[in-house]
This record gives sequence, C-alpha cells and structure tokens, in this order.
Amino acid sequence: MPPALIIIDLQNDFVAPDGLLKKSHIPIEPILNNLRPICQLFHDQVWPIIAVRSEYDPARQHDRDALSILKASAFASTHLSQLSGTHTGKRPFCVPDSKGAEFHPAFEALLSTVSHHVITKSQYSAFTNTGLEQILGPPQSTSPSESDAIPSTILGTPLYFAGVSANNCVLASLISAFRAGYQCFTLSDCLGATSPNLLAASIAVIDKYYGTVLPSPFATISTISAAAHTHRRILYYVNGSIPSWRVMIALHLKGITYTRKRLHVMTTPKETRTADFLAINPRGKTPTLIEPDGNILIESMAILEYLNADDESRHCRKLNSPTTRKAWILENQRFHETENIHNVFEDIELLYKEFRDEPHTRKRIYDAYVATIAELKIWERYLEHSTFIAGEEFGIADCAFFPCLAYLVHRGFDLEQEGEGFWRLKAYYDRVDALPCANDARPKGYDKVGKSLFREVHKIAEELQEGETPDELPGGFFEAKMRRV
Ligand SMILES: N[C@@H](CCC(=O)N[C@@H](CS)C(=O)NCC(=O)O)C(=O)O
Repeated sequence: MPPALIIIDLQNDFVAPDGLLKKSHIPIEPILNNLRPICQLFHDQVWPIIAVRSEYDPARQHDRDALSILKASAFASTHLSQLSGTHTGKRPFCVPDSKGAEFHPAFEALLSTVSHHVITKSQYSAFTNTGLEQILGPPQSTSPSESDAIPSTILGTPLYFAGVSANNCVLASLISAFRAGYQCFTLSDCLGATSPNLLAASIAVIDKYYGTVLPSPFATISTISAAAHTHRRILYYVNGSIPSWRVMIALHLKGITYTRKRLHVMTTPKETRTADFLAINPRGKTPTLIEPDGNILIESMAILEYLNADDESRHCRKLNSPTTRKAWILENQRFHETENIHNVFEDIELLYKEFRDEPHTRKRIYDAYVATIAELKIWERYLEHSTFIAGEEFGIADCAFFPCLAYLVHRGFDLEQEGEGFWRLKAYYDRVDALPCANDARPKGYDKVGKSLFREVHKIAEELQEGETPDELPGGFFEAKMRRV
C-alpha cells in the first residue's frame, strides 16, 4: 500500500486565537509552512493525504467510554489513556457545526491545492470508528510465503503524522496505527502542542516506543519510497544485557534487518516499565521483538529458536541422516545448556548493591564465583573438540553463549589468569569477537574493559578462603593463586 500523510485536528478550537484555547492556542503558521511542501510531495506522487477533524458532541458523552477497536490482539490490554480519550469534558472542543470545529482557514486554503480525504473522529484516535483503515488499505502489504518461517516479504505501509495536539490526538492516532501494524513516522516540525514540554515529551515517547521521528526536510520522495519498501521489525533492547545481546547477534547472523529501540533501565521510572512498553510486553523486559506480521516475541531463548526456525526445519527434514541428527542434537543441547552459565554468575552482580558488604551477601558472591569457575571448566572442555561450541560453524548456540562469556570478560574476568587458565575459551572469545555479527551486536561502551567486578570478587574469595585447605575448595581460585605465586 502507498505511504499516506495524516494531518490531525488543524481546527479553529486548537489553532486559532479566537478558538477555545484562546491565548494558549497552538500557532498554526509554523506548522503549515513545513507542511506545504510535504502536502505537495504527497499530492504529486498520488499518495493519500488524510485531513482528520474532530467532532466532540457533548450529547454523545457515552463515546468517551466506548472501547477503542484495536485490531492488533498481540498487544496487552494495558490501559493507555490516549486510546480512549475524547475532548467532551467541561470545556467541549469542536462541537459539531460550531466555528471551532471548522478547519483553520489557512489549512483550508492548503487543502484546496491538493487532493485529499477528510475524515471525522469523535475520540482522540483517528482510527476509532472512522473507517480510516479502509482508506489506507491494510497495514501490511503481502503475506508471508508458506515456505518462509521468518517473514521477509511483508512490508509495513508507512504513515506520516502531523498536526495537533502532539500529546493527545496525534499520539493516540499514532499508537493505534502502530498497534494495527503500520510503520509510523512523525514529522517533528509539523506538530504542535499547548506547551514546548508537552511537545518534546510526545516526540520522545514516539521515538522511544512507536516509530521514527524526522524533520520534514528529511521526508523526501526517496526516503518515503524506501520506507514503503521496508518491513517493520522492531527490537527493543537494553544495552549490555545478555538476553538482548544474544538476539542482536542472531539477527545479524541471519541477515535480518530491523529497527533498534534502546530502553534504559537506570532511569526512574525504568523505560521498560512505562504503560507504553507494558502494553507491548506485560513483563516489561527486553529483548522484545515485533515481527513484520505483528507477532510479538519475548524471551531471548525463544526468540533465538524462532530466528533459527528455517535452519531447524532444514535440519529436521534430514534427521534420518545420523551425522545431521548428531549435529542437531548437539546444537540444541548446547543452546539450552547456555542458561547454566547465564544463571551461575548472577550473584556476582550483588556487588552493585548497597548491602554488598553483609557477610551473607559476600558468601553468595563467593559461591557464584566458585560456580562460575566450575561451569567455565565444562565449556573449556567442550572446546577441545570443536572450533565453536557445537561444531565447526558459528551457530545459534554460540549466539546464546558468547554474550555470557563476553560479559564476564568485560567485567574483568581474565580468561588466561583465572582458574587453571581457560585457554580454549580465550581463543574462542577472540575468534568470535572478530566476527561481523559480534561486532554489530557489541554493546555500546564494550569496546574497552569496564569496571572490574572481579578485583573485588578476588578479595572476597581470599578472605573467605582463609583457614580453609585447598582440598575443601570446589572452585579454582586457590589453585590459580598458588599457581601465580
Ligand atoms: N528471561 C528473559 C530475561 C530478560 C531480562 O531480564 N531482561 C532485562 C535486561 S537484562 C530487562 O529488560 N529488564 C528490565 C526490567 O526488569 O524492567 C530473557 O532471556 O529474555
């Protein structure tokens, strides 16, 4: 389906000095100055332009409670206030047949120069009970071929949003479009709100969760056409998180293109815990992958299995060959085994907590360290027989494993010095780290060694080992220390 331009609510009540907002009306001229060339571009390309207007009839107050019709059932029902909002409050905006409900004359003048559709809505969202989707056509333009486990032929129709107010009707309409599966763009200099803060906050939310924000000069025939030939696949990720990192390696390995959306977890509230994100993934976790067909995938291991589905089915078809069978069993098993290494060092991160000096915590950190050494010994042995962890080819098990190892290294775990020396793991680390997929997925800031946790871990280990004999120690710390001495 062709791209479309959706211009929202440039009506007197919002943008005229004699409208309901009076002195705090949103100035329309800057918006129109930027919108004129875009309208002309869409008109020339015969791409649809939709002028959306609101009519909020106080007599139809029940509309306020009407449930938005949201087709994309993949989304959680978490309440997003914009989606059920209307302006039929104490100060009714855009009452039917009022001057306030008319388009601003300057916008009318612009509309008279281009072909366009007008639709009327009665809630914030231009998608609620308006038939807009019939005008736009389906959000995705082809269906996946049956032989394609990973949809690569689905294109998401791009929609470009402009108008007012950014924090209510534009945002609500864009969220509805996103949930229905359209690719969403917003023209940052063609938006308005009643305050710069509201405008900036809305743009930030759109950019963070729902789409691409761009100034109108960047919306050219070539960028818009390129968007129309792209599919909508989004990965929400946390920088440096092992689960996200795994998925990013696999996406690159499989040559799958996608848009990255980074979420921060050191902020208050965490960007993973906002209503917007919880409506996408009720667990509030990354990685979360939105597929071009609208499916939402969570849990890194499940996503990796999904991304490997094509290879998997190819393997399965040949499972009667003993060699393929053996390779498939090994890869599958090693893939699941990586959760052992992923879980085992979790308690070392207690060093980040305020209560890190409590004896009980220090014991947990020590135990995690000992268990990590023991676990790595297993992986060191596996590498005696192969270049990668499940064979001679870098595969899905490596995608799951490598970030666990690389995280330890980044936190100061010296593969050559720890335990009895993890020489094979060190060579493996260097080999994988040089691969394009590892390079592409390397977390920001991980090109240099980070704050070493292991210096502190060693101190704890020394302290807790005092008085114990080496034979009683399950881990390799003492052995390594003796070797170094
Ligand atoms: N089992 C999940 C774990 C995902 C997970 O814990 N993600 C963390 C980042 S490492 C997250 O998104 N945390 C955000 C939060 O808890 O709000 C997986 O493998 O995908």
